[in-house]
Amino acid sequence: MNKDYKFVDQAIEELLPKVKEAGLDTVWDRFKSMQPQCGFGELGICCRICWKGPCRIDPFGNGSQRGICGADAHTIVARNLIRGIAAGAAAHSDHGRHIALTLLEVAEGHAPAYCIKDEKKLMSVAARLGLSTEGKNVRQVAKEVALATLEDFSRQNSSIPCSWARQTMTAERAEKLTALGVMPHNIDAVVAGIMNRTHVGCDADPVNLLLGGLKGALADYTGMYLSTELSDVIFGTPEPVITTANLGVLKEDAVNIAVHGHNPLLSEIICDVAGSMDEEARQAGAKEGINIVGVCCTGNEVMARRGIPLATNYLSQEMAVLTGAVDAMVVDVQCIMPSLGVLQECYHTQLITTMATNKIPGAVHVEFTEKTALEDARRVVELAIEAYKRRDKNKINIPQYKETAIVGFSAEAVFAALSKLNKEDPLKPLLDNIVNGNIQGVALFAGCSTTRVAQDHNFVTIARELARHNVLLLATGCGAGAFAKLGLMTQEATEAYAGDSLKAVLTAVGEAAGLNGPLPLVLHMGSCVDNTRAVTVATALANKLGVDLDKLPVVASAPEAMSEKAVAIGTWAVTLGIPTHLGIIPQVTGSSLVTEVLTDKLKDLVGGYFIVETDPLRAAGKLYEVIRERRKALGI
Ligand code: XCC
Repeated sequence: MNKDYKFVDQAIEELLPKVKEAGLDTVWDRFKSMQPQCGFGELGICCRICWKGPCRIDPFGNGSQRGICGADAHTIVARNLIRGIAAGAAAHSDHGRHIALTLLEVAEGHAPAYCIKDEKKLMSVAARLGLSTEGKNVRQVAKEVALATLEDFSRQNSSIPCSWARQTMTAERAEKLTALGVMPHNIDAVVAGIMNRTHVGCDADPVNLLLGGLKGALADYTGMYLSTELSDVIFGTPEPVITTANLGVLKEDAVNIAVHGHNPLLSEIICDVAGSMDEEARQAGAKEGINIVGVCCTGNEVMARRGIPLATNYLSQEMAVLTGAVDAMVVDVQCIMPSLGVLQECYHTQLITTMATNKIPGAVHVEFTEKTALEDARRVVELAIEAYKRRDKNKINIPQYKETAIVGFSAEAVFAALSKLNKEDPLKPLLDNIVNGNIQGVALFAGCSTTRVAQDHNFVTIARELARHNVLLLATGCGAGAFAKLGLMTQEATEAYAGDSLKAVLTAVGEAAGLNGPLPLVLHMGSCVDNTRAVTVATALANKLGVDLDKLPVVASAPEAMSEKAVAIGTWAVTLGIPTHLGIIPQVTGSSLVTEVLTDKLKDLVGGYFIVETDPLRAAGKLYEVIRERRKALGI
């Protein structure tokens, strides 16, 4: 077991010795045995694109400076990077496509488990896409919205940009990105284009490749945006709700079902049917019936919409199984460790895969389809109840750590809270407080957790430091999970860590919104795909101020980034004009050219750029510095 780590999350600290007793490995043990990691890979200068390779460039300049085909370090690094962006875009947008196709099925009456929960949002989405709603019923509008959305996956005319990209950014930004040739017209075509141009013997110009990467990142943005908005249409737009987070949300006397992954299509229905199967759980001996908890972003989805407690975030997902109290771990897509299939051999936990493209050795597969969603969800709950009967009481060890978390801050929820201060012009109070300096700026925390840093530590350290400087904090994905687990989504955290002027604003809005106290220190905006909620707020602010996004005192931070999806998100944030911090060294430093473009040259091109800083306190300082710089340029 790796004890070189200091865990901010005491639940993990408490469970780790049990892992050793059981003779099991965790992600931290495997990380340790992987040391030293491949230096060529870390620098991004290993090329495995064709089978003449693998090739690697000597970073010290003594050995090979070109691969067998002649590609140099800059080409290799750029190709590797943009392939990662394409993978991230494919992941998010396939999720989005699934939601859009489900909306179409709902509209056509083929998905009985689903309905349109938020008609108001449907109408606003239709208006945004330029669709007329007059004289049409909800189903007709839903069908037109679904079909218009699917066009963003199929349009062949490359001079027409994706609607979900064009309609969701400032006009100035859209023009700039169109002029640069990086606006996507068709998400799938852009992803395929990246795979094509990075094939052996194709694009070798690193700058041209990187521009292709920006386009890929905007395809990712498009897929994420439509995914969030259409999920709200089907499942409801999040509103503030009080819940709890960390492993202490598991209950010894309940059938615990953990929903894990990203796509809410099945987990929502599991939540729907669980109530009606509670009695079966009690008959099996579970005095408290069924307890659904979340992991990773499926967890964030049901947490934000339904107040379902969050058990943990990405890196500590194994810990949930190691409590011995999770009866079923139900997974859909992305960020699911294959090690779960191994761990369940030592515990009674039933790992259940549900998507045809995401199977894991050792798991039971319950194939989910929209048409059979209700039966699939019931089957999952039945399997959990059966597993509960096999529980070994001696192996149960639930660390008693859980924190209150006020979550569910969709853009609509933020505007609604602000409207309590100014009904006619809800944005005005936020803008006024930014202009007068009570709020210095806004920071969005996104991205994963990784073995490369002590889990959750960077998130918490940077957030507290920025809050002290009166920066408004937003979070999604596993960053949001970290803050929820560690008590930063509470009113107490606002009292403890917010600077005086920020605290006054959060208190005024929170009290006006009926929270009997301030808003939480960090606003939970949802899962990874929901990063676009923050863009909705930022774009509204930019439009109101009459400037583009690259002028706003808005920054982003992915201090523990890990996945290809995070690479794509970071890149579109930068492309939209938002300076974005990375707390780990990205695998690009084997090319001075690529590194310089990402951290410097992009600033002239799009206004955003990457800030790489592994020390969290210094990172907070740099982010605050950017905010001050932008305020100064705006004359505020
Ligand atoms: Fe995965 Fe969304 Fe990263 Fe967490 S944050 S490790 S991508 S679950 Ni998006």
